[in-house]
Amino acid sequence: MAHHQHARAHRTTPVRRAAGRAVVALETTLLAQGLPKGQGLPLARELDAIITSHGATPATIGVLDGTPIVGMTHDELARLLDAPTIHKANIANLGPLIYQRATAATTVSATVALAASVGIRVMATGGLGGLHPNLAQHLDISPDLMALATHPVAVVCSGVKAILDVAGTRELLETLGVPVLGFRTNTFPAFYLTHSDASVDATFDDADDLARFASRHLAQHGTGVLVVQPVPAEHAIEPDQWSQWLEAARALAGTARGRDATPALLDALHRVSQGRTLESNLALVRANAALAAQIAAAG
Ligand code: PSU
Ligand code: MN
Repeated sequence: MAHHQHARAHRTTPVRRAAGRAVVALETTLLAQGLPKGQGLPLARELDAIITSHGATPATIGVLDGTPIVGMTHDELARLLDAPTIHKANIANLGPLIYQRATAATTVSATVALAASVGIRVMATGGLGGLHPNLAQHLDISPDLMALATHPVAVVCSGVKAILDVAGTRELLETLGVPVLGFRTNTFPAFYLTHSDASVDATFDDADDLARFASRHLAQHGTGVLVVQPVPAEHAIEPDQWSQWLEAARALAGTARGRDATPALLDALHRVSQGRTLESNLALVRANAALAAQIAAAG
């Protein structure tokens, strides 16, 4: 019986604080697992200000002691980022983490699911998760892709992280029926790199046009779209430089697998590049928050 009481007491419906139509959801994995400790909270503050200045309301999403929260207060976010163990929640382990009353940062997939559950249509991040390299030896595909295919949310990002199989991920988005919309770009960006060999399905030069298309698509199909824009040129990393850093970072990061793979590699990159990849990461996230706010405010 005690077991049942416990099961009934935990919350599956998120606490919702951000109201209104022009809301931009923000994830917390990027803050907790994607940046050096101590840098998450200041970035969150900046993103809030950027989104507000573009006429939208930010809603940071995370799980605190088993309660999913949409629109975390500054104090709640500080508690999450200070927790001794911060789990990384995706659409697969989100339910179990809530059940266990854990504190968890949400990846793109879990953020999209929680945002969609309260009717939020736009989220911003840095880079979408995707297909990891060496599929034949080791299968690892981010649930981010599946989340986009099953929830009506426009995710604004700078493509997928260049540590992934970029072309393969682009193919998977097609397979899953997720349109890739380039904002002022004809190619699919790769996070720190402005371009890849992969394509977009359509290019928009105007944020209002993009917002109109995206909102119609979401309403008609009940599934998501991926909006991509390249990292601002002055913060981009040159492909030759990138290959060197990636090789060094792979050696440094060692054999982290599964949920630990992406955070370990991002951290190693920040170290081998002496902060250049971090600076690039911060710049692209800020730009994506601004574009997401414009889309939310127009839509
Ligand atoms: N964007 C960033 N940094 C990050 C991420 C995105 O600038 O750390 C996170 C997102 O939360 C995304 C996750 O969902 O990386 C992908 O993790 P995985 O490869 O384990 O699915
Ligand atoms: Mn994975």
